[in-house]
Amino acid sequence: MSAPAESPDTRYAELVHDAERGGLACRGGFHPGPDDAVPALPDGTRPGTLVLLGFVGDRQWDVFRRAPEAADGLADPLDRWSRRVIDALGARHQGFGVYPNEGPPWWPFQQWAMRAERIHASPLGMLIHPDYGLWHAYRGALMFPDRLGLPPIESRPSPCERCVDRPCLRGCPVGAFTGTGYDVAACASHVRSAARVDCLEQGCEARRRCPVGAAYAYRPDHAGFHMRAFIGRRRSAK
Ligand code: B12
Ligand code: SF4
Ligand code: SF4
Repeated sequence: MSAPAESPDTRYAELVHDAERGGLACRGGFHPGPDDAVPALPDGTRPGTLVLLGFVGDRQWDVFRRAPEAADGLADPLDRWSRRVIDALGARHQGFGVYPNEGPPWWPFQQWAMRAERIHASPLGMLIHPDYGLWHAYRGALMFPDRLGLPPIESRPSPCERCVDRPCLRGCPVGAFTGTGYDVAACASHVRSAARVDCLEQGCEARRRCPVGAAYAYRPDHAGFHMRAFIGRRRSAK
């Protein structure tokens, strides 16, 4: 039987609504093919639809901060919160959760993101969104057995194409970004060092130099949470 028409259906609209209520933004979706490296469903079949869920700016962060996981003092509060919220959303909408930090090997969330909405690679390796800039992330995805009608993907060029100066590439005090790679060891040692105050408390300086989506830049408590997680330090979500 041929696939149904590709217009957003009420199931997708309801998912967007319930995700927002739970504290997550729907980040688009796609109908996976054999090259998308999407996991099989519990019955062994390939999902008909994968929908990404995540954060854009600080809006969803504020919901997480009020959640019990943010204050229980246990490890990985944001991952545990994400799993709880997304699994509940899956139970309600007959979907199955898959998570970015399940690995290695990691599920290719960035590759999926570029299939799900108009989003582009940036010289920092992070994906850039025409509105949110570098200030967004993925908390998980839901896989559905059938094909949901999805919103059309708008055609929008990468902001990096018009960015002649590329201030992001000059922002890192230890030159961790070369435009083709990311020196994780140099970055981590700087963030752990005594001279790291800006990156640790305010977030990655290179990321903050990008002018796109500046209104969505993470507040220090949000950015600092991720930086502490990156260098493996126990943290609270205050
Ligand atoms: C391992 C990992 C790390 C490692 C190593 C990262 C590295 N660059 O080597 C560490 C712990 C250091 C790390 C740090 C951070 N990470 Co990280 N990380 C991951 C993770 C779990 C797996 C990445 C991976 O290897 N995928 C496997 C490959 C096969 O997947 P893929 O989608 O096909 O890979 C594509 C990308 O990797 C991309 N790519 C990779 N490197 C580069 C470099 C350039 C120049 C370009 C253009 C593209 C590019 O091209 C691939 C093909 O499409 C992902 C989550 C996930 N599951 O994807 C998050 C993820 C990539 N990280 C993310 C973030 C935000 C960060 C941090 C900024 C966190 C922070 N402190 O705030 C830092 C800085 C990272 C940086 N500047 O690159 C976000 C990126 C969101 C976005 N906007 O794109 C992700 C998607 C997690 C999430 N929950 O949203 N990370
Ligand atoms: S500063 Fe320019 S090149 Fe760098 S990520 Fe932002 S738009 Fe792209
Ligand atoms: S966090 Fe700081 S040291 Fe690490 S890449 Fe960003 S600017 Fe460089």
